[in-house]
Amino acid sequence: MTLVEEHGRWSVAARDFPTNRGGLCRKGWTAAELLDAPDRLRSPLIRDRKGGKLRPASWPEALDRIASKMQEVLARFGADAVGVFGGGGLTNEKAYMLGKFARVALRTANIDYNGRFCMASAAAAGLRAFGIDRGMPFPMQDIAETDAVFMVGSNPAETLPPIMQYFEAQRDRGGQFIVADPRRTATAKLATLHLQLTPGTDAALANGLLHVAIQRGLIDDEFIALRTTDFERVKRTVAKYWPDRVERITGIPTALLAKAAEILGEADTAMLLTGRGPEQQSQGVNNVLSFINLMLALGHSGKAFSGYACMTGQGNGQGGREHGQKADQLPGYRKLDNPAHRAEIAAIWKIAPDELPKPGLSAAELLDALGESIHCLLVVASNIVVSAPDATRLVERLKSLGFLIVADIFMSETAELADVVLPVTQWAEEEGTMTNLEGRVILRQRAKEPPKGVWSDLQILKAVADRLGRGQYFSDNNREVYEEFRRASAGGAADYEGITYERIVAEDGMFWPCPSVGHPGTPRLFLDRFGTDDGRAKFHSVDHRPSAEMPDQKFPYFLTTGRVLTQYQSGTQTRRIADLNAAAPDPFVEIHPDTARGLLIAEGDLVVLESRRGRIAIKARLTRDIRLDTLFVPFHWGAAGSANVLTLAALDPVSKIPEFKVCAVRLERASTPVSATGETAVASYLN
Ligand SMILES: Nc1nc2c(c(=O)[nH]1)N[C@H]1C(S)=C(S)[C@@H](COP(=O)(O)OP(=O)(O)OC[C@H]3O[C@@H](n4cnc5c(=O)[nH]c(N)nc54)[C@H](O)[C@@H]3O)O[C@H]1N2
Ligand SMILES: Nc1nc2c(c(=O)[nH]1)N[C@H]1C(S)=C(S)[C@@H](COP(=O)(O)OP(=O)(O)OC[C@H]3O[C@@H](n4cnc5c(=O)[nH]c(N)nc54)[C@H](O)[C@@H]3O)O[C@H]1N2
Ligand SMILES: [Mo]
Repeated sequence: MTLVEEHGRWSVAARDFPTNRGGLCRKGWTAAELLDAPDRLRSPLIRDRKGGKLRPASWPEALDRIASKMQEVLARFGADAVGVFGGGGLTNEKAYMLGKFARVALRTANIDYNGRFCMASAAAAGLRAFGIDRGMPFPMQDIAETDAVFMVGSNPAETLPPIMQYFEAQRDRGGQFIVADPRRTATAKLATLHLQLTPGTDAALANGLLHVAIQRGLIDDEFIALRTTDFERVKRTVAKYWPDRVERITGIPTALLAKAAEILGEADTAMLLTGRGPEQQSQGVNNVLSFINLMLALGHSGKAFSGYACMTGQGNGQGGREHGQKADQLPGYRKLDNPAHRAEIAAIWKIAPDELPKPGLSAAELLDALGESIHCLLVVASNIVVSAPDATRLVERLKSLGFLIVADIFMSETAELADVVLPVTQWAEEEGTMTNLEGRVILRQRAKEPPKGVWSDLQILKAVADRLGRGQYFSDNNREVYEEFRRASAGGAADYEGITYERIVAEDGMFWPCPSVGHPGTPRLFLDRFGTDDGRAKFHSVDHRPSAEMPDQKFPYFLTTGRVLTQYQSGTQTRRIADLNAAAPDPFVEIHPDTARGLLIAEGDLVVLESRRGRIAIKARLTRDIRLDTLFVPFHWGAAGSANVLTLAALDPVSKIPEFKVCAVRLERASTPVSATGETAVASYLN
């Protein structure tokens, strides 16, 4: 992607890059509009007292205020009382520096990031089963070559349009394309078989498929014996998932279950890809493990054009998860609770290993501790007021917090609550590397001068570290940071040692692990051995269990949440792009017409959705593409239309991902005026 200027406006020009073959989704084509957006933040803002207004301030004043507040909190409550919340949109350099800033400048244990809300379950499952977590263990082009694709709870036709060409090519070659999703999405419409499961029943579906595959002799005994461990327990577990029991749990007719098992079992090569559907659940890790079990048992792993992959989401969703933004993690996928890893990173950072904090609170836990054990929070590249679960409670927490600092490009819903807001540069205005969902490291060149008064995140971190007396450990020069980060990653699972800026440019991106400058990089993982200590993939026996909150008489419908094509995430960016916003300007709920009829709801009506945590009023959109028992609300809006007012913070015990994809709600037409259940910013529209 390159940037061109025409008549003083910036726009994006695609070039032939191997991943998207010059294709770019609509969000990419229009992103340049944001560079000139009239309401971009251009000066730091300070709120002098709680309840007061934000006012413009100079950089020195804002930075002094931040450092003195941080020092006050550190002195009074200890280092762990300062929290840091990062984002998967940050470049590798920034993500690395944010992790180091927390551990070395603040010395807090409490840093986590929005990736915990994203693919954390897939990451944890991949690590357990394969020993390495890389979104895709193969280049994207391989998708076109596989015989069968099984897409579980991912809707790339709307969320990753540039890569749909590979799925289309796969299908055009006569390949099978199975989709499991409670909605008949744009992606499901392209499928040769759609399994429209009940939300939250993925592990039952996977176990049922494996049950059928075993019964019909479709499993690969040789592969299981040579390249895996622990199959026997899984075999015993899935014996309980006979097809009519699975039909009762998932709603998928036994004939379709058998058909899917046959397609996958008879294919020579197959890929299974998960999206946020099965992952953002309180049993997200188990869900993913159950699908991995299926692929291992069928022998569709550890060979070309086959395997399990996770469709990683954000700009740097892969790189952002490798280098220390996570509460338990050090650069290069190292672990904070591993003494050898601590010593390696402490040496690079020139500190003593015991100066490093212990693992801290995960994202949702950290937000839950605001105002209790956390008294100051720095948010860099996330709009948590819109994107975190149980939004009403979060807003209360943020209001009870001593001091909130937000670094953003725009006045997001979260920035609106801050005590100090810092304006930052965005993608085209700075250099930096990103690692895409294939594990391919790419270099984003600086194409344009940033506006005056705007700083990069690296400059901010360095300037605050200076004021905390720790500046000697930090650089704000992107290339210097990258060189340090390369060394820090060396020897870790995600090894970037051999990936220089020059090689990235010359080779059009490079795949990690790449342990030396003479190493070619690793486009395909696991062909000879898996990343575990014994080189074998590991089965995990997994049972289905009901979601944390199931529909009942009072809240009779499943609510699931997700995305639409023309809005991005919390909407801070896309709601500002006229063309994109026009296509989906208002929040809405998808309802099956037969469900709507019983409630006297017509297309376009204002309806009230209520869960145990809050209520919102949005427009009804009737569609036969959704199950009768399920409602779908995209999460791109705040305030009156915030899906996350309804969701709950039930967490997966391993990945700590919140259950964004399943909760129970009531639905009614908003005929009479409705009143707010509580005194909160996000629910006040209902007054
Ligand atoms: N247009 C657009 N594109 C985006 C983004 C965006 O905000 N807008 N965000 C980016 C990011 S960060 C991410 S993480 C990706 C996410 O990309 P996806 O994973 O494709 O997105 P979602 O819409 O969250 O969820 C996918 C599907 O899961 C289904 N689902 C819901 N509940 C269940 C369930 O219980 N089981 C199963 N199997 N499926 C279920 C939903 O119906 C939905 O169609 O998209 C990236 N791309
Ligand atoms: N109900 C529900 N909730 C969800 C999800 C769901 O499916 N359902 N999905 C979850 C997922 S997968 C994700 S990834 C999260 C995403 O949700 P968020 O973490 O809120 O992500 P964004 O909306 O992308 O917010 C990024 C913010 O950072 C700013 N920004 C962009 N680049 C930079 C930068 O370089 N530096 C700084 N300082 N700021 C920058 C943007 O302007 C924006 O305000 O939402 C999660 N929430
Ligand atoms: Mo995400």
